[in-house]
Amino acid sequence: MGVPLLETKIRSASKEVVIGGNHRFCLIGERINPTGRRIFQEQLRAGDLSAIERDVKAQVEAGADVLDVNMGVPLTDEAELLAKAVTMIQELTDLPLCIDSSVVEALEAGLSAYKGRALVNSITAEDERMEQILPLVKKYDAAVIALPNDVDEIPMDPEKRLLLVDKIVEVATKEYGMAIEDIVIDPLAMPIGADQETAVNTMTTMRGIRDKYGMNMTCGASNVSFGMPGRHGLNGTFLAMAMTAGLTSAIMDARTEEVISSVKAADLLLGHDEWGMAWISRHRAAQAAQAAVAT
Ligand code: THG
Repeated sequence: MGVPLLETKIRSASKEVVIGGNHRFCLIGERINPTGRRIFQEQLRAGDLSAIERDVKAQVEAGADVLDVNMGVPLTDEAELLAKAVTMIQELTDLPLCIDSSVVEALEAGLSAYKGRALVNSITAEDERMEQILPLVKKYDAAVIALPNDVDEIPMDPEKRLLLVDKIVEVATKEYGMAIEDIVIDPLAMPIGADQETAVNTMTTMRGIRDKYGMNMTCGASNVSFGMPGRHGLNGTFLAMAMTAGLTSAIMDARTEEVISSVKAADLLLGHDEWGMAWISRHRAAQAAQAAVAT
């Protein structure tokens, strides 16, 4: 039934995380990102990185497996900031990092500061992006997230997205010598409030990628609920549904119980939590925490 499911291995200096369809879902914490956070932006602009400490702690405690790090603040030296943040975060946690930037120089600075095997976020199917970023990914022995959009468009049609995935796989493996298991496809999750069919189309794309290549996938899960009320419930349900379509990780709100609970339930129901041991111990830990508050 289908092709074998691939494993993507990323590491910090001391810890390895395996992303794969035969493993439990990989939670990539989205929080270390100044987009839409005015105060955090001002602090970063002033060279104050202390807020990152709190974001690391909250996500680690909630059970994130990997932390996404984005330092995209207008009017700053993003390369310098990202390198500093990477160094600082690696002193705070042994979780592997996903280095997130649209600026090539920032990705390089982040990678050179990083100890381990990072996940680079991201390339697209555009020749220029691949040409700029894939040599860096190779040089630093990293894995990479790839988005199936090209210069002209982000196609909505799953068939078109799959053609762009074909192109990414072809070019990255044949021209740049990437291993296919080190490419993680982001099939592009978009707001359901803007397009009724977007989630179904994204999940159709996911099934196509899993069945043809067995590749790992990730997506920005919070995008789905943008502009809607009840975001956590929507995000969690989307994740559980997408997991049945082949999604193996997500850049997501890894601090909110309602979202994590959906993912952990889906892990159990998909047979990735032996005898429900993780599910049961999460439940017991929550009970114990409640009892501690009560006394
Ligand atoms: N794909 C890939 N990378 C990505 C995305 C993606 N990186 C960035 C983004 N999308 C995922 N990261 C975030 C980080 C924070 C928030 C959402 C996505 C977030 N947003 C609040 C909101 O949407 O309302 C605003 C900030 C706040 O007030 O907390 O938190 O799709 N490969």
